[in-house]
Amino acid sequence: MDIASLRAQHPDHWKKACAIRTLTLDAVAAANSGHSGMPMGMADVATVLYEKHLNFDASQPDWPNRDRFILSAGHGSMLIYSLLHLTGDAEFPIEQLKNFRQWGGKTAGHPENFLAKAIETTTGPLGQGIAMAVGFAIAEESLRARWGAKIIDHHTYVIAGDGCLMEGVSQEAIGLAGRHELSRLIVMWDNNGITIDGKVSLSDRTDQIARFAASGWDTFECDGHDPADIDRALTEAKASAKPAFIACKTHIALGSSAQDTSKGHGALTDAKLIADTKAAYGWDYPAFEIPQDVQSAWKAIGSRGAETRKEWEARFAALSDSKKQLFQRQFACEAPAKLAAVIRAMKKQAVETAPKVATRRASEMVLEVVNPVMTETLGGSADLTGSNNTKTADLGVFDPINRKGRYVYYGIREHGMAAAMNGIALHGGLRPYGGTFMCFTDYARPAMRLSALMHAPVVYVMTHDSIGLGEDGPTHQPVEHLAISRATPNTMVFRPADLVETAEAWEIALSSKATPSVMALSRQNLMPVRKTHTSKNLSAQGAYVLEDATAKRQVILIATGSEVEIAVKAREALEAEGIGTRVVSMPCMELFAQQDEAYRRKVLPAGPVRIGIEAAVRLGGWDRWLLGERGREGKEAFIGMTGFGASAPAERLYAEFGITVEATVAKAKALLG
Ligand SMILES: Cc1ncc(C[n+]2csc(CCOP(=O)(O)OP(=O)(O)O)c2C)c(N)n1
Ligand SMILES: [Mg+2]
Repeated sequence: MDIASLRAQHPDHWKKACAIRTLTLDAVAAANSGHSGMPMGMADVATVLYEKHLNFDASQPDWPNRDRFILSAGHGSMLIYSLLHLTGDAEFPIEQLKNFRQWGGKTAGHPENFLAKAIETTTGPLGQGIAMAVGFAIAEESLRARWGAKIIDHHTYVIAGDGCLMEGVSQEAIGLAGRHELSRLIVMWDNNGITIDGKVSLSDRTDQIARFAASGWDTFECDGHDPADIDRALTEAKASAKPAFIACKTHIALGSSAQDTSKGHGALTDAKLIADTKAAYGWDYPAFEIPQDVQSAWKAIGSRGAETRKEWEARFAALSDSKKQLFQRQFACEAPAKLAAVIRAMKKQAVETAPKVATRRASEMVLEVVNPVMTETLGGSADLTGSNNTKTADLGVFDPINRKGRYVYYGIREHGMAAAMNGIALHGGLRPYGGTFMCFTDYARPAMRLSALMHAPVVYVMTHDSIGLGEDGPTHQPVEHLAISRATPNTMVFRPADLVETAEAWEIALSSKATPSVMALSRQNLMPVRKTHTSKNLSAQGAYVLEDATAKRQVILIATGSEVEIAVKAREALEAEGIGTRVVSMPCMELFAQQDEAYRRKVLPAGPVRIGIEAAVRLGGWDRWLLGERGREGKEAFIGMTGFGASAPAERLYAEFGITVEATVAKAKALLG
């Protein structure tokens, strides 16, 4: 349909949609940067979605049973900012749009979930939004089963572009959603045939409809500019018993001279182009000005869900006090009081029984006691359940017949799993954790980075955390992965040494409201290193004195995880020779860095020589504790990896790569001179 007939046939709709288009043009012009074409092309779809389908209340954008809207094509951020402004979201007055992409604003270049209540997820890295949406839909199914449809019953809508569908992670997401029959998930594809380099056909000829259908989705098509057709497609999609995909045929940068070209993708800032486009729209108002009738129409859309929200509140109020408290605690991401108690009991028992177990097994032992008292956990693994030790007895499996199951078989989809876990965490009400091999952090990395940026407290259970995994060889042996995880802001990287530290790490991770955790866990059995019970969570300080020097302190050995055992044995040998040696266990560098200077100095006093021991590359943050913080050049050493590992039994590898008690003792003596 051309613009003239659209205007003539749907004049009210046309004006509402043009409000989005012109706000986009004005904001992008003001910022002199941004992406105009996508909001201009998808304005009709978004208008129909907000007007007729999306269950939301602009006055309370974060009520728990709202429909979730995810703009996977995050570069089109002006679409969501326009919608929020027009519907009357208090966080988006017109000044925010005038300050698009400026310091301190809520209208960042790409939508950021931590800047505004109504923005469900950060998007911008293409493909992440659609993959997170699968997590939102899993969360909705799981919570609806637990709480009943009176409390949780909503859809998750996604707008995805060609880019989102080309990114590999979308395939992982589509497969997962299809298998789990996530019928409340509706993806609207901005089928404009254009990306930055030109036509989609330059690089792709995928039949998207066939692709989604092949993974178990219902598929629909519509003219993405005809409101009646869009409404029909959305209505049909909602009725589907499968996840639904709607191919919306659109024109990028509709109505401008850049329409249907890659020029339309980016910032349309040319004054004449903007004036001509507005003329074509029949829009005769100054920049950022919306006529009163259009404003009122949009405000009515913004408040149309208020009744529904109030009805929900009444239903919620009718729940028993204990149920209400549970719901509120879980949605506030607060750990139950019982968590500390079960962790303490586990630690005490660990010291008494001193089991020699791998920390991946220790992690399972912890989850066995945590999962029953923390029913909001939703575990999973990317096809390594038996290796990651992520599934405990009581969980049950999440699938279309058992939505109450608390374990997700994510399949061999590390990236999709991580993104889905982000969605689950951001939905609220559940705490996702999921496992793979530490080495495949790489496969999950883009979503792990987003967990950190978005303040999503996801727990990554990364087992087989070093050459200690042995025979599988260097493809599977992480050496640089601790470094990249530690380099990521707002991420806690735990490398516990035994069952006690593993329990402490889980307690911290599951008490965190806004920081993801990476659990680096060993495949191989480890000697318990915590010999006495203390109810205090020592790992919460990041590092602590595990064993102190008896003679005059000359050496400090700092180690993490599986290498703490080496440090303890090296200390024994050095002490036997009269060389006073302290062992510092450092399960979490980030938390140690957060301690005050007095504590850090107490643990790492200046003077003694220092040796760091970790079966990974030194780049993983070691210089700060060895050279810095009053360490001294020439009086420090690092025992770890300098290259890739190899395939052999673990003990042989440790010997060959020189990560041994003997090497530590020799190094200490050499440094002492
Ligand atoms: C992972 C990732 N790679 C690259 C980019 C840069 N980028 C932003 S938009 C875009 C093109 C997207 O095409 P499409 O989804 O069709 O958007 P449209 O041009 O139709 O608005 C690219 C390559 C990105 N944001 N994320
Ligand atoms: Mg496109």
